Amino acid sequence: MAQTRKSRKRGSAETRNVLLTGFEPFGGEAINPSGEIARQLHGAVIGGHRVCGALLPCVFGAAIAELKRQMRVTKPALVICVGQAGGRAEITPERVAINVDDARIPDNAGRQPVDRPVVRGGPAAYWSALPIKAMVAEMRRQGIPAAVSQTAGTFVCNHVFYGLMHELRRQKKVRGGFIHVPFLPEQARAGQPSLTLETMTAAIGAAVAVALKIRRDTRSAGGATH
Ligand code: PCA
Repeated sequence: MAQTRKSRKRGSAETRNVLLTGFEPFGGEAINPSGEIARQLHGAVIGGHRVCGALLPCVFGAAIAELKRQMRVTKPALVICVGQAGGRAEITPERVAINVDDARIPDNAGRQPVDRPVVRGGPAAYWSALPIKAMVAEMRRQGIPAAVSQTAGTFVCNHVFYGLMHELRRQKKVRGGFIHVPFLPEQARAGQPSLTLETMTAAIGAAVAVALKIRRDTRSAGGATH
């Protein structure tokens, strides 16, 4: 009896939402695969959790503000942010977020911070809280090209990733991290790698399922070769 009450209470305290964010197009592109993936998976039920897809502006500061707003609204158990990394050939869960904004091009509001901290006085870096090796292994098992990435860059994606992990210090029960995806076929210029939206959506769906199932990452070779 007491047992039942206890487990019911625990059940109600944990939310069953997954927040999945993508970005609006940037850098002169007409489309961003990450935003399309979030749209595709919005409302899907994976591992007993409902996916809440959301779009973030590709703007320093405003992107983290919108992420936090979405977290307040959806109260997720898991947050996975996705962004486009044109030129990459694989789906790449990111290992680490670093405390620097160093933009090669202006963001969508014309801001171009150079060598600025994401959070003044914050730690140099945060590790992803996602089972990145297990996610890569599952994607590869499904025939999807995937590899762990050792850098999320220093543009708005790393900025959001760092902002997310900084926020999760205060929300200990919530796990989260970042995944970069390649161009869509219509974005790729001659010789550039790409994946279809269907493949990328399946990949991120698989990543969500693994993250919900596995709390302690597996130890396996899954890093990128570069
Ligand atoms: N990719 C950029 C920002 C938005 C996006 O989709 C990046 O890698 O920083």
